[in-house]
Amino acid sequence: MGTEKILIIGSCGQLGTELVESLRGIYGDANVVASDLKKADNPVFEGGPFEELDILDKKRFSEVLSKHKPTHIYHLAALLSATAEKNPEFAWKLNMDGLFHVLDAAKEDKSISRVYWPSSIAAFGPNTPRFDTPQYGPMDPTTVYGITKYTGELYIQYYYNRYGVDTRSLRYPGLIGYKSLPGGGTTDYAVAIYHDALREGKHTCFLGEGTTLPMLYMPDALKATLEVMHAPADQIKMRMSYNLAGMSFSPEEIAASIQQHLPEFKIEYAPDYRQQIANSWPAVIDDSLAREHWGWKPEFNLEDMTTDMLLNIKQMYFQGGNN
Ligand code: VAH
Repeated sequence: MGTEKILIIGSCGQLGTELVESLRGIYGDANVVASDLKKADNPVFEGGPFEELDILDKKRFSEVLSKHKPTHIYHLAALLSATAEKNPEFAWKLNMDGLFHVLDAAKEDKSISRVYWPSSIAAFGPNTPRFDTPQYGPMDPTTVYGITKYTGELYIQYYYNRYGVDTRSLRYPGLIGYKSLPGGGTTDYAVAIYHDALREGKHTCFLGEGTTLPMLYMPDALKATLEVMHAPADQIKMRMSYNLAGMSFSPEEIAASIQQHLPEFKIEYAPDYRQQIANSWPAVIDDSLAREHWGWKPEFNLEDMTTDMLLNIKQMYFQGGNN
């Protein structure tokens, strides 16, 4: 793939860890620079360059840019929904100032030819239609995380229109994978449930029965991210953030899919403050624009995902893999 040089900011998170691996497979280890506050203890980060970077530190960011001269930046560093509610002021600062540092760098240095920034279904709110949630419609996010995502969407579009920064973005649903753990999200239960099922045989869910949320299996999330970043610019007709869907399920539905493999598995419910966050989000997303513009099509449904998650997590715990 050409002479691209990639910088991933926030690379030790749930998505970043897997994206580093995928991008190194495409561009070569030396051309993908991973960065985060601290290097995580994971062999993925030993395979190529890593920089310690706090994206709020502009001077350090400039140093990293001068050293590596990236052409594409994936800016993933953010507080997620649940953590952000515990520290709303810092969440605004990190999620917005971090984004501006990246957008301003791309505005000033035209060799940064593409910027990826993730949005989320958290950009929607209680007055958004919950089913078949359209790309355009009422947007009234009630969490600080959702507010930063919606504001960020407006700004990435603004930088595209006003300064020609080639910004690309997806509204992720909850992401589920076995190679890395999520941190601080409202959808995290859907990862923890698989680990608990195999280790404990039971899971106590922090969301209640009937809480249907949109979710996406990590291989599909990676596929969508790479597709939207690699699509020719004229196919990206949406410069805010694309609706993106994979599957939707409630805690009892994911539990039932696990019971197909582990009939003794039990789920209990102890909803906490995250229930209110989940209640403000859509249940089923209409992603027809992504399908029309750049050919999006997910591959995994709930059953396929459960089979794959259980198989891989079992290997990690019981056959000496790493996590
Ligand atoms: C969160 N996983 O729970 C994130 C996501 C759809 C929600 O953005 O905060």
